[in-house]
Amino acid sequence: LTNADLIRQFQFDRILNHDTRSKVINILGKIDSTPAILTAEKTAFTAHDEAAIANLATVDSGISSIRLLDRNDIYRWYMATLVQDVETSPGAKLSLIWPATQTHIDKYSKQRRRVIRETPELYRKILVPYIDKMRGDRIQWVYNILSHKVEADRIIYENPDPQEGFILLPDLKWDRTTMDSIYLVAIVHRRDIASIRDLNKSHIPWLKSVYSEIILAVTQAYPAISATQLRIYVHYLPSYYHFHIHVTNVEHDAGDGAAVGKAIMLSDLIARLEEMSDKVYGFVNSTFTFLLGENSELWSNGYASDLDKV
Ligand code: M7G
Repeated sequence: LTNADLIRQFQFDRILNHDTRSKVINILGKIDSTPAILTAEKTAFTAHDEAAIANLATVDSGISSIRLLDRNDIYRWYMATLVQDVETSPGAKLSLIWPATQTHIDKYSKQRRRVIRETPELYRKILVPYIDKMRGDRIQWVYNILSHKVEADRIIYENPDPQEGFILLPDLKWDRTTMDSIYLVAIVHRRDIASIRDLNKSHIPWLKSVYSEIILAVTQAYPAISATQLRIYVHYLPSYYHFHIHVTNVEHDAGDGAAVGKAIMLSDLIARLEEMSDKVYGFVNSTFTFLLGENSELWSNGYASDLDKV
């Protein structure tokens, strides 16, 4: 099966989630009787491509058909179909997870969320055993990138040092063309940091140099972007327990991934470490508050019993 055939083989099961604002839908189905998750996102108008925008209002080259919904005084509203082309003006960005695990299905399903105030004790009791369980196959894609096995031609910048280095490349969420929605990820080479919980005061100089190397690399790769237009942050909780840093254009609305309860600015983390006393020393001894979906086994088999007492 070619990559395109895979999508054509997809057999619909049910909708996991959909969002009318971001125009993203997550669909569960099967390919070859194995669970698959197909995510479809309607593409943005590419504002940098003025010729395409100018064509937009031209029947035939931009709009292929129009139907008037209504008019009232000077106001008219229509439905329309746009001329699409998979190379120059695709209508959607698709991503496929196959075979998808139950953890993926939980992650992409609509669910209620909880606020978790994770003390150092709760971290040790609930999260540490979960991370140990999750760090196997689930981050194969990270190791593939670090060893240049896949996505190697996409690397924007690499510092190859096994201890200090990292790889900066486009996140799979980015369409790789829309500058306003730049979404990159920096994945560190070292494997001893699962999450920010493993960071301590000894990591300050390293984090500072990673931070400035990221800014330098991005502003060199994309001269239209300056340092003050970058949101550089980490997730807590992340989905993948190998330390990585998110880099997005501030203009991009990254939704929950950039919201309070999940995103923490890298420079704030560095400052927090700097201000930390030698007695506390690292984030393993701090408290963090984050949002967690109820579908996650971290909620049902984890924090729920400790936090949800009435
Ligand atoms: P996270 O904070 O662990 O998870 O970030 P979440 O934001 O998904 O909750 C992992 C980041 O890596 C996300 O922004 C993903 O979109 C991105 N990502 C995940 N995978 C499997 C890949 C991949 O195979 N290639 C690339 N380039 N990015 C990925």
